[in-house]
Amino acid sequence: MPSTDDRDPDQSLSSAAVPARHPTLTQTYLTRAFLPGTPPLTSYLLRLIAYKQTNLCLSADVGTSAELLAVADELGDSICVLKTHCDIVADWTERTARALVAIARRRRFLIFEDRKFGDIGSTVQKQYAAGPLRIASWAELTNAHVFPGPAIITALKEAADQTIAAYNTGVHTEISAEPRPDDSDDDDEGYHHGRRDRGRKGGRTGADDDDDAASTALTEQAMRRHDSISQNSRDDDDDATLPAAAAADRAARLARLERLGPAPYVRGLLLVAQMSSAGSLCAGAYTEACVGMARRRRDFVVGFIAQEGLNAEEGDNFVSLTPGVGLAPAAGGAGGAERGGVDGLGQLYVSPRTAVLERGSDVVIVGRGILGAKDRRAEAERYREEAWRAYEERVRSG
Ligand code: 5BU
Repeated sequence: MPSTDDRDPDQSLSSAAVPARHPTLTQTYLTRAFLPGTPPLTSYLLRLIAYKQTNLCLSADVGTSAELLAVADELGDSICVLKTHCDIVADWTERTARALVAIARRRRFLIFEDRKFGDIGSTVQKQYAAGPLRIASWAELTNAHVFPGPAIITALKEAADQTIAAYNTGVHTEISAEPRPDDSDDDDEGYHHGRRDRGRKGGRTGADDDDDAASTALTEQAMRRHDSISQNSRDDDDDATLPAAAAADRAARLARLERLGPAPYVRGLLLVAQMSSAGSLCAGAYTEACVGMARRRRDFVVGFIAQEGLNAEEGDNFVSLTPGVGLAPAAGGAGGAERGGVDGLGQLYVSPRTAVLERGSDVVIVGRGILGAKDRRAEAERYREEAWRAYEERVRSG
């Protein structure tokens, strides 16, 4: 089990013991969060994963805003990242984005718009920051193909910087969870619990977390208490059945999660290094070139969409997120769509165990496996537990 300390003592779990394997394969998420050079958003994500004990990303592929917000709220406690395809949400508006951001802050997960940019720099800048979707204003993470060449990364970074700069200089065209002064609509009441985190754009450290505890304004503390009511009420129920040590461990993690606060207002990119679909051309030399591009932009590239861990060189600490993950339906038929290994349209599935333990991926992305289940919450927990166990086993193997 990973330690619950901010800097856990397993730094010694290194490649020295397993020279053929990259150290990040057997380091805990928490250790990796504090490795030198880790960008703020990567560090935040890794700490979020550690404190929530979830390396599950929900692929929220639903057709309406109401469904999206409902599933985000229902499953938010079980996930570290919620992945969207905002262009399949029939009634997507800025209100959808704003409400989703508020849920993400309340339930604590990052939002990842699976846009898969793939055009010249000038065009992707507009697609990312402007147009009807304004992805840069509400999604901490998005992704890009690298077939157009490395300028796509530079261009997206520039657009992200402009979005952040506009926010920090007070030109508030960004989508914030905070209701506008004139936002008196009450039909989405319940989603406006987020709080603005102005000026917190740099990296955070364990020391920052401690400072935060002292410097947090009273109003913000009140907001946090309010924010955490739903989560803690569930935890209290669970704690009643836990042995004392496990309950204390959980309480410590939740306290750290509280102190971690909302995500820093920065943006990160995932590069599509491999795809889960049969016959994908993103393989071999293409994947290697993609990793090379990531290494040249460590300030912006958080990691990869890939079928395996791709850290290979000293200093690599990229996060691999893997789609095409499925479990056989649970006994009793609780499972969703049949995960027989394919979906009939080219998608290929592996288990969370294969993705995380055998292939070294860090986060599993699951859509229909959870969304198609009768009891989505139970199914999300089943995926979370499987993926988490696989991670623990991988760390122990060091
Ligand atoms: P599924 O329902 O778990 O099969 O959904 C997988 C999601 O991940 C879906 O939104 C895809 O668009 C997304 N995806 C993928 O399946 N494979 C890939 O290689 C990439 C994205 Br990149």
